[in-house]
Amino acid sequence: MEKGFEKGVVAAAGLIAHGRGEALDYFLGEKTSGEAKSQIEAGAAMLLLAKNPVISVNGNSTALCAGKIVQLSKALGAPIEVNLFYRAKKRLKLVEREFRKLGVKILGVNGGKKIPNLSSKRKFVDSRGIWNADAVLVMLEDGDRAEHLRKMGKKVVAVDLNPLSRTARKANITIVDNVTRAVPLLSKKISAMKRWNKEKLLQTLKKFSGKKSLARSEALIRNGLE
Ligand code: PTJ
Repeated sequence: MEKGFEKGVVAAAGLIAHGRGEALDYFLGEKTSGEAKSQIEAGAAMLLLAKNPVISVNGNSTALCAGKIVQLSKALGAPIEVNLFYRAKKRLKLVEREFRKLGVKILGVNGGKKIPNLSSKRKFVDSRGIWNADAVLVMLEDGDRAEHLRKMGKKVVAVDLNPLSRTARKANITIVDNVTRAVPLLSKKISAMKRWNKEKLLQTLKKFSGKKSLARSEALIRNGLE
């Protein structure tokens, strides 16, 4: 993260966000809970059922796990799109360069469309990516974008260590885990579940309640380790 900040990939506020995440992760024993594993399975089902899923990345997720995100993108067959709160041409290019080094061309650098009624610069999205997506994976962000993406009719899967964040509460499915562990686990699940038929994926979603699961994750943090 420090290197990411020095390079300009991570925003100053991104370092503070990282500290918040680390603090919450200590309460989870810095391991993926059983609850998060269920959230990962449901998230995998939702993303596999989508026709045009897109993986949204910001400065923090890029600095923490760009390589793991590339593996996820390949497992799911979904493009990666950069979406920044502190949007600046220079940072967009820096994030793009991190993925180019890994051999991947990402979307969003020239995001020409706007999410309706969203005031922050997170509103800028790519017509070939999030604008057209039916499901979006968002990581490590708090704010009102998840709510507005849902208003556009999109499914939202979030990865957020804070079960109380606006993103966590507005997403269809929130994975309460560290992105560095959740992203590779999601790739693994997606690779295994690709063989499942549509009915089995739908059943997985049917038996999962995002709200109840989020409440159980909150209880895990409040009450201590499993
Ligand atoms: O790169 P930009 O310009 O888009 O800026 C990124 C900011 C700083 C705006 C973005 O990271 C952000 O929205 O930060 P927040 O508002 O603090 O929200 C981040 C959320 O992610 C908080 O709920 C944190 O608890 C959570 N979080 C932090 N680190 C991790 C995490 N969740 C999962 N894994 C982590 N490693």
